[in-house]
Amino acid sequence: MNTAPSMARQTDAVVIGAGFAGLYMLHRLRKLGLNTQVFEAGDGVGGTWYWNCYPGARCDVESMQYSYSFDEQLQQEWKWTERYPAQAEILSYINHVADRFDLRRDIQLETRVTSADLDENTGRWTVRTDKGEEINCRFLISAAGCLSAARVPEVAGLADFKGKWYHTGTWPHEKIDFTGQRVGVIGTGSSGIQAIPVIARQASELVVFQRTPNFSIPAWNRPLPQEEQDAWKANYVEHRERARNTRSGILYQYSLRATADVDEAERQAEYERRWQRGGANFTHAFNDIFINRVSNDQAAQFVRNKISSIVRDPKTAALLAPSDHAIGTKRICVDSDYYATFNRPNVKLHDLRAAPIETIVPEGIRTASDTYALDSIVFATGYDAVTGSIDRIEIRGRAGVALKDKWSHGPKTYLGIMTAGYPNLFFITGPGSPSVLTNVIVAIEQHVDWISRCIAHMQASGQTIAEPRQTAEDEWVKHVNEVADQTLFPTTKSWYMGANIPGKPRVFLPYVGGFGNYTVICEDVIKAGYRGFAFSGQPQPA
Ligand code: NA7
Repeated sequence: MNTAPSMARQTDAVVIGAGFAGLYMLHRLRKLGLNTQVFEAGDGVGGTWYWNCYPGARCDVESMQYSYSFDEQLQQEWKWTERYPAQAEILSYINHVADRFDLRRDIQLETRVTSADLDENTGRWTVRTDKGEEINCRFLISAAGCLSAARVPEVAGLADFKGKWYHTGTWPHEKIDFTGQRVGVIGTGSSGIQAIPVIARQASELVVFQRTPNFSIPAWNRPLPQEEQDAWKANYVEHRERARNTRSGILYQYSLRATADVDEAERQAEYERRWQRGGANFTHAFNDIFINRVSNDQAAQFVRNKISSIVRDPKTAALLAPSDHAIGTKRICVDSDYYATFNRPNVKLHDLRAAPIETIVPEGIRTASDTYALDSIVFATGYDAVTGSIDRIEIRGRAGVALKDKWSHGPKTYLGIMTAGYPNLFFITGPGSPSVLTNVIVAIEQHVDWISRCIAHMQASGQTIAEPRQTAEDEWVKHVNEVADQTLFPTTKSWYMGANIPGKPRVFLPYVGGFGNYTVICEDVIKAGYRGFAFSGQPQPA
C-alpha cells in the first residue's frame, strides 16, 4: 500500500464518473463549498449515454420522467421530442446540463481512476489515474455507474476475425453503417432487442445468436406533442413527488389487485390494455406478478401468445418465447418492432442452446451446427453489472484491505451508500440500493441529496470522517437478502444475481424493497442522528 500523499494535488472531493450521477454530485458539492475533481474515462460527459450509442439505443423510461428534477427551470425549459428518448437526445440533454451549470471546468475527461488508498492517519484518500496523476482528497465518491463495465465473453478465435466487431456498451462515436453487410448479433437483452430491428433494416443478412429469449413489451414510441409536455410540466413538481413514493421511482399504474382477484376475461383485458399502452408498466398489471409464480406465469403466457401471433414462422416464434424464467426477473425489455423483425427475409434466428458457438473464424462464426459468413459481429452481451465498475478500481481501505477482497462473497454495504472499513467513500446507486430497479435518475438524485446532507452534517458538527458501523451493515445486507427472497427474482440466473459473469458470487445486487420504502428508511436514518454511522473528527493535517 502506498499512502504517501506528499506530492499529490490536494482537493476536498474526487468524483469518479461524469454521467448523470457524477454531474449532479459535482453540482451539490460545489454548493457545499468543496473543491471537487471529477474524473471521466470517456472523452465526453454522459456516462452510460455516452458509451451506448449503438443503433436503436433508447431509454425504457419515458422522457418526461427520465430527467433531473433538482432544478425547476431546467425541467420546465428542456423540450423532449419523443415519448421515449433516444440516446442522442439524452446525450444532448446531459451536455446541456454540464454547460448550464458550468460543470466542465472541474471534469477531467479521458482519465480513468485506477486506484484509491486510504491513509488511516489522516482519513484521506490518495487517488491515482491512468494518466499517472495522484490526487489526495477527503471524500471519494463513486459515480461510476451500474452498467458501465461492458463484457465481451471469451470466445475462441475473436482475434482472428477479419471483419469488424463491436460491443453495444462501448460503441464507436463515428457512424457505423451496416448497409449491405452480413451482420451477426450475439445477445438478446435490452441492448440486442433495441439494436436488432435497426440493424436488420440496414444489413443484407442478419443472424441473431440467442442464448436465452427475453420478454419484451412494445414501446409504441411516438413524437411527444408540445401540449402533452406542457400538461405534464404544469404539475411537474407534484409528478416528481408522486414518482418518488412509488416502488420504482416511475409513475406507472401500479395495480392494487392480485391476479386471482379478477376472472380470466378481465385479466386478459388488463394485459391487453397494458400491452396497447406499451412499456414496462405491463409487469404492474397485478400486484403479485413478482412474488407469485402462478400469477407470473399468466402474465408471461400473455406475452408468449403475443409473440406467436406476431412471428409468422412457428419454429422461430417458439424459440423467441421465454419459458425458463419468470417475467420481469430478467430486466423486462421495451422494444420497437423486435418480434416482427423476425418476419423479414434477411433475418435468421440461431438458437445457441441447441448449437453453441464453437469458435469465431476469420470469415464469421462457427457453431455446433452451422458456419455463418459475417462482415461484422455485434456483442450485445451485457455488463459486469452494479459492482463491475467499482471492482476494476484498486480500492484499499483500513489495514490496506482491498474492497474486492471484502466483497469476494458479494458486495456488503449499509444502505448501498457506504461500506464499513472504507471511511468517506460513498457510492451513488451502489449495491444494496434500489439502483437498477428504478428510474435511475430518481435514485441518483436521492443518493446525491443524501450524501450531500451527510457531508453538510459533518461540516456543521466539525466532523471529518464518516463510516458505517459493521453491525448496521450486517443488518442491512441481511435485510436486502430477505426482501429479495420474498420475490421471484432469485429464481432466475440474471445479471441482477451476478449470474452472467463466470465466478461472480450469486447475490441479489439491488434492493428490491421498493424505492419509496427505501427513501423512508434513509430519511429515518438521518432523523435518528445518522443511525448506523460513526463520525469522528479532527484528523491530522494531510
Ligand atoms: P443483458 O441484459 O445482460 O443481455 C445480454 C445478452 O447477451 C443476454 O441475452 C445474454 O444471454 C447474452 N449473452 C451474454 N453472454 C453470452 C455468450 N457468451 N454467448 C451468447 N450470449 C450471451 O445486457 P444488455 O446490454 O442487453 O442490457 C443491460 C441493461 O442495460 C438493460 O437491462 C437495461 O437496463 C440497459 P443470457 O440471458 O445470459 O443467456
